Amino acid sequence: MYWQTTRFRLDLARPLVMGIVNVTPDSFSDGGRFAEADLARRRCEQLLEEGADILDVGGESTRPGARQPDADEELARVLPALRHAVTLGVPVSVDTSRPEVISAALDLGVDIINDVRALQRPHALAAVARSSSAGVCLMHMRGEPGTMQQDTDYDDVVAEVAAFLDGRLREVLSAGIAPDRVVLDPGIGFAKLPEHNWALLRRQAELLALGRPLLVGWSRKSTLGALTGRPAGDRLAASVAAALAAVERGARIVRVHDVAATVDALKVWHAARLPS
Ligand code: HH2
Repeated sequence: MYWQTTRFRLDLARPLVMGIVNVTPDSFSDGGRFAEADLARRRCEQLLEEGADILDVGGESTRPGARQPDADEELARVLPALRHAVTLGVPVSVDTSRPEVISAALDLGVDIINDVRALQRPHALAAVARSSSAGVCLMHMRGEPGTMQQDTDYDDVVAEVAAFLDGRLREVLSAGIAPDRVVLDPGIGFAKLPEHNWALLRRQAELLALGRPLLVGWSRKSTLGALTGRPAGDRLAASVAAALAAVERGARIVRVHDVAATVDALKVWHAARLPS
């Protein structure tokens, strides 16, 4: 399977690591650490040295209860990092839902639009459809980050997430976006309780049946904290284990904060699977 993006056709035969560059003052695990433009640029370089296959730059924290920046604020946060990231020779993704940010990022040559709102904001889908080849990640969430953790009643979370992603996939395809440009994401921690996130991992095969590669983001999420009793900054081992479990069940892209450790773990996972 391949993921077609603006400048790169990504071969997903090997699982890929998407390194997180949060240029936000308030992200749940690293808010404020890379918000300043110079630090964000250095963070991009550091994640590449650690072995990231994709850089994902985000200017809006989507932690429960986060305040949303307006378009100008989000642009001011992400553009300096994106301008630098697109010079580094790897695929660059922007984590945004705003059509203004999507258009500005695509004008800069950004390769992937990663949208936690699955291109449902007015004009977001049209902004992506104007590009002939940008990759897209469509993620499941209910409502908005500010209130999503009050909306966690599901009869069957896996069936509901699958139906949502299937619907968004169809909508995106009917806007003229080719299927090989699209990957899907169950949205770990977005309007979900730990039991829902674990079900989405255990039954990941049902999401793979939608026919597109899966991207998953377990890194430092609170479900791992609930299991281990550890704060966000101390969830490295749990995050790596969750990434491996997701890859073992067929995920092709893992979105992580701790790139070096994840890359090492995936090398071991891969070596263990080679024919002897
Ligand atoms: N999770 C976060 C943000 N963007 N995008 C995708 N596709 N999948 C995810 O699971 C996902 C995402 C939340 O993590 P983080 O960026 O570290 O935190 P914050 O939103 O507080 O900046």
